[in-house]
Amino acid sequence: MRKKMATLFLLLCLTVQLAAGSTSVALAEDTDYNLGFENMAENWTQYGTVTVETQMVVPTEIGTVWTINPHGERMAVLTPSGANVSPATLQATMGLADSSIAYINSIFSISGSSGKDITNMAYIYQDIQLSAGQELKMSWNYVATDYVPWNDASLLCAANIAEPAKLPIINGYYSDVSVLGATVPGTGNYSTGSYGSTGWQTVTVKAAFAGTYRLGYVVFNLGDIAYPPYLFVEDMAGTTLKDGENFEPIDPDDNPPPMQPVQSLNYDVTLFNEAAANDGSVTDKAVLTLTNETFTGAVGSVISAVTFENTPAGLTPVIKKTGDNTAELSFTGKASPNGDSSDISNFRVIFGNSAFTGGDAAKVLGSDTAILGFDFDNAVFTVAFYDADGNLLSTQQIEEGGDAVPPTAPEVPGYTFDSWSAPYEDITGSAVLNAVYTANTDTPYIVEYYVPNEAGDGYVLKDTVKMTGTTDSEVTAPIKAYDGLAPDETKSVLKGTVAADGSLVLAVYYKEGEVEAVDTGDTNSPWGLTMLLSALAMTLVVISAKRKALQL
Ligand SMILES: [Ca+2]
Ligand SMILES: [Ca+2]
Ligand SMILES: [Ca+2]
Ligand SMILES: [Ca+2]
Repeated sequence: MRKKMATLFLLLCLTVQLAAGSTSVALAEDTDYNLGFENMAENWTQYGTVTVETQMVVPTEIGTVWTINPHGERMAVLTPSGANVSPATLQATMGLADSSIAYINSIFSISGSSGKDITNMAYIYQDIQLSAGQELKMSWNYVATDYVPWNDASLLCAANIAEPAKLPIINGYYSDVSVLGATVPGTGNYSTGSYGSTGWQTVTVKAAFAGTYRLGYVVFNLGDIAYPPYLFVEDMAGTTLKDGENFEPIDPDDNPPPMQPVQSLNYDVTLFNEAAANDGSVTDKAVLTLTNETFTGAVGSVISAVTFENTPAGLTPVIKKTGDNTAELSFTGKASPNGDSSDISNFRVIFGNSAFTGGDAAKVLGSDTAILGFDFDNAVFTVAFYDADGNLLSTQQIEEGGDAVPPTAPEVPGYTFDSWSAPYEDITGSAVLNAVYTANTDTPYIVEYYVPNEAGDGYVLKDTVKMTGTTDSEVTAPIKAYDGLAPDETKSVLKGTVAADGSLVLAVYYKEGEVEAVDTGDTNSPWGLTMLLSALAMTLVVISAKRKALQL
């Protein structure tokens, strides 16, 4: 017979209660969902006694005082009150699968009249969108004011609303409900014993399938409504003090209640990292654990009734049976490419019916999963820039896929910088880049025309023609026609290479005489054509020289 009543227990809960609707709150990072309650109870639907607190002090009957602090400014505090909620209503409210409410009933009677009956409760919930493989972490702390054998307990619910049978993975197990803290050992995944606290614990909800999940926390009295428990909820772990001293989170219960009896296949690793060699190899392995089913075939053999999708090119996945309920997934080969941009999150493993003794893969949650991923790392490459003469201008260490910053290409007289000899953006390997220039086509040179002076003992400059040509290309002086004069091949400088600095000077010297023939070497050139039309004859001597080299 219960000797105490809740109404006799002076609950000295020293709380700082904040006014709902306060808007002077800096929104937390999870502002979309307010998972940390920094925005009070916004987004959360609630039942029973639910408050948002900055700190809560919970005394117990034996004098132990628990002080619970949030991670941020605020946390939610749930404690049962009011009228009980029927199992059907709880199931409907949280969107739980039939198997889940039966599972809860198997641990805490929810429909009978035994001392395990849920008598009253508090809960909060809101709907969260999760993509396949997306993980949600939250923190909670269960505090018992009751004592063994009078049990109280708490639950996390995460029902896949549209498709309840497609269960999420809570703390590594396929289920849409998980017992959090309980008072009596053996009834919770974390059990406090009399007047205890679990400390802040973290729960992970991973969506095995994309969908809308109803994230709910429930705390309830069992058997009676005396000495109600507390469930604290935060986005991240706060701190717990026991009689003013720091209190570390307790270890999981050694003998927790069984998990939901679903057939499932779990991977202990779902993200495979590129090996430290950064060469595309993957040494991470996953242990696959089969629950309520067994693998066919011999231990040590490769399971062949399995297919893979979205495997990174170059890698070969292998699954070996290591026991009737276990297998190992590993990878051979090297992924290529293997930079960050090759990361994937939809590697899919599909087991066939013949992989399982029961012969029905569809019954095994996780037998077809696309929540596996690969994390590759960028390599760092050396990119070196050189000028046209082979002098190093810049060396840069560039992360794979990054862009090098080209130096200013030095000016080269007579030339214009055109480009670098190889791409310097989206770097996929070490590279040597040379500056590439184009010769200017408008580099000046001069042609001077000298005719004999009147005394016949020297020359006078008759004409100067400014020309342009392509730097470092050979040009030929056009021949002007002067009456009674012919080019003097022995003195003339008729061809030369266009100097980048504009210093090339060609000189055409004339002597007395008639033009006898034309030999331009190119009868289609304009001046050659002019000469043909003029019926002038000449023999051209090619001499390359600059003005300073001329001997007049
Ligand atoms: Ca918070
Ligand atoms: Ca109680
Ligand atoms: Ca890599
Ligand atoms: Ca990566």
